[in-house]
Order: sequence, then C-alpha cells, then structure tokens
Amino acid sequence: MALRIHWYPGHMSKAKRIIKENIRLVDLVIELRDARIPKSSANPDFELLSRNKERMILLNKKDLADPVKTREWIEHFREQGIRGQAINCLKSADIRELKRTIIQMAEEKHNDIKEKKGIRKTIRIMVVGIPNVGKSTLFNGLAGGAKARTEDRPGVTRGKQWVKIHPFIDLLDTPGLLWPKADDQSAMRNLAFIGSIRDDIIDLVELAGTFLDVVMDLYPQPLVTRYKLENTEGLKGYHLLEAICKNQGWIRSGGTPDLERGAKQLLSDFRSGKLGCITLETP
Ligand SMILES: Nc1nc2c(ncn2[C@@H]2O[C@H](COP(=O)(O)OP(=O)(O)O)[C@@H](O)[C@H]2O)c(=O)[nH]1
Ligand SMILES: [Mg+2]
Repeated sequence: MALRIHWYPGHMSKAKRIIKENIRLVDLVIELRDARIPKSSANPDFELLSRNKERMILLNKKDLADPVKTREWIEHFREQGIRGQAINCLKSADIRELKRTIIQMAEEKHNDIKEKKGIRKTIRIMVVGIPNVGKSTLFNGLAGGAKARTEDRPGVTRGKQWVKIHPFIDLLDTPGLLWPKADDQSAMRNLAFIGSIRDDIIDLVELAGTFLDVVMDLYPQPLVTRYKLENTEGLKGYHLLEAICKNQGWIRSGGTPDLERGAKQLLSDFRSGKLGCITLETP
C-alpha cells in the first residue's frame, strides 16, 4: 500500500521566483514551521535562498505540539547556530515576547551598521513558510493595526509594501510562500496529517490508517483512551480504523463501519488538539 501525495511543480517555480525577488530586500528572515513536524514543514531550498541573511526559525502552533520535543528542537537549532523559538501565534503574550526578541536582534544590527557606516539603517523583515503554518496570523500579530505604506525609494521593487512595526523595523506586507519537500513522501504524509495538503486530493481512509500506525507507535495512550482501543492489540492501520468506527458507533445503515466518517473524525481530532500534544518528528 503506497499512499502517494503530489505537490505541483508549477507552484514551486513561481514561489521560488517570488521568494528570490523579495529575500534580496530584507535583513532578517523569519521562517515559520509547524512545531508538530519541524522537519517536514521546512523548505528544502531555504538555506540556499537565505544565505547571508540573518535568520530565525519559529516553531508555530506550539500549543498542539509535545513541549518536551519542542525543547529538543530549539536546542538542536541552537547547536547549529540558528536562533529558534517556539510560539503560539494566536496568543498575544507570545507575539509580544517575539516582538521583543526581534527588536533586540534588529537593534544589534542597526547599531552595528551605525557604528561601521554611520548610517541609520531601517532593518527589514520578511516572514516565510509553507502553506498553513500561520504566516498571516503572525503577520497580523506583528503588524497590529499598522497600515502598509508604499515604498518608493530607489533600488526597491516597485509596489512593495512595508509596515513599520518599530521606529527602525519594517515588515514586508506579503509573507513568502515556500514549497514543502515535495519529493519526500514521508514529509508529504506528515503534511497531510496536519491538514496542509488539501484533503480532497487524498484518500483519507488510507491517510487515517497510516496516521494510526504512526501515532500508535509514538503516543498510543491518547488513542486508546479516546477511542476505547483496549482490546485491539495486533491490529494495524485500516483494521484499527475499523475498530474505532465500531467502538464509536460510526456504522453505515447496512451495518458496515463508516470508514470515511471515522477517517475524517480521527484526523480532525488530531488537528484540533483533541488527541493531546503530539509531535511526529524528533531532531
Ligand atoms: N492552534 C494554533 N493554530 C494556529 C496558530 N497560528 C495559526 N493558527 C491557525 O492555523 C491556520 C492557518 O493560519 P494562517 O495564518 O492562515 O497560515 P498561512 O497559510 O501560513 O498564512 C489558521 O486556522 C490559524 O488560526 C497557533 O499558534 N496555534
Ligand atoms: Mg496566509
């Protein structure tokens, strides 16, 4: 059984061109990833694209991730000399704390340039990430009520909008869309689990079966408790989904388990955090 998920190359080349154009303009790139899958939600070419740029990795949706593993990831980034931070972009306290960190980073750069070149440089920031990681949410949090203003200085691509979030910090108004590791099927599978691949192009029953196998390995208890799986030892994937449907009373009129309903419900329970804090990847 091979679950194959496709990402369209057309999306990638366009996204790549736009990122390339915009990344030239900024000093600091904030890369958002999903804290539940910090590896699969990374972009394969990003390191190359962001060369010579100050960079920060934000593990977003930390409220849905395993805090122990989140700490391991942050430590892992630190060992690689990359600044990492976990965040819940829906929480204003988290946004405020991030803003303080950003201001501090920008201040260092601003002062450094002032000392070396005698100019007061505005530090420009861009938010990037694959679909659904929370870019717009973060942008709105950082921008607050600030309005985008038109940039007309020479050397800056026409039509770019910058939002002033601090006297010398500008934020690019459109977050950069990165493409996922499309040729890595295990990454695509993880992205499908968290709902970042459109559900209508995937066989959800197959996806749910695979999900059950993965999570039964890593975090069996929440599944066992929620779906009453005490006597299902030895069952895997599809058969486990059948057992869940029976236990939950998700049965079709003919008496057969309603696997489509079960798959949808299971994935929705995971995505909304009802199965608890789950991280699928370790550094
Ligand atoms: N639980 C949780 N949900 C979040 C968080 N940040 C964003 N979201 C949700 O994730 C979804 C995608 O966010 P969005 O900003 O549109 O992502 P974008 O596609 O990267 O711009 C929305 O439903 C957000 O409300 C977070 O920290 N925790
Ligand atoms: Mg968005």
